[in-house]
Amino acid sequence: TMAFSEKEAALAAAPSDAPTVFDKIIQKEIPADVVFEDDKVLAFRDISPKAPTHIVIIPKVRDGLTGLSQAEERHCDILGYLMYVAKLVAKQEGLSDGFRIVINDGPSGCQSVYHLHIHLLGGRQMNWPPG
Ligand code: IU
Repeated sequence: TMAFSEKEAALAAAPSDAPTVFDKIIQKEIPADVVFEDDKVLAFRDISPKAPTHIVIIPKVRDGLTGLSQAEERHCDILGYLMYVAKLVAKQEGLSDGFRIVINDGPSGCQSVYHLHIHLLGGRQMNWPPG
């Protein structure tokens, strides 16, 4: 079985199909510092940044994508587009020396919001392996 630190247990959430805070951000019911938006995706600054630049990139329509582990073939277009937007935003943010993208999946991946999202992190030296 997987051993969690207290911090990891506090960060992770049980997988769920329930609406998430990201729906409210998409609907502009709660404010977010949006850095990129079009008809398909939204990118906003993470409320609890783990690097000088930390942006969350999400599909506006979840369509079953609570996490990457739920991906089906129909999701390939949006998954590819999210990756492309990550690159566009990295450029927009001036991360010319490199950056990190992360997708946390499930409790062991420390996922806390069950609406698929890509983290874009930059502005400092990243470490390997990640925690
Ligand atoms: P995770 O990979 O599911 O842990 O990522 C969710 C992220 O969403 C996490 O980094 C949070 O800080 C971030 N976030 C946010 O930006 N705004 C919010 O209102 C909430 C979480 I709740």
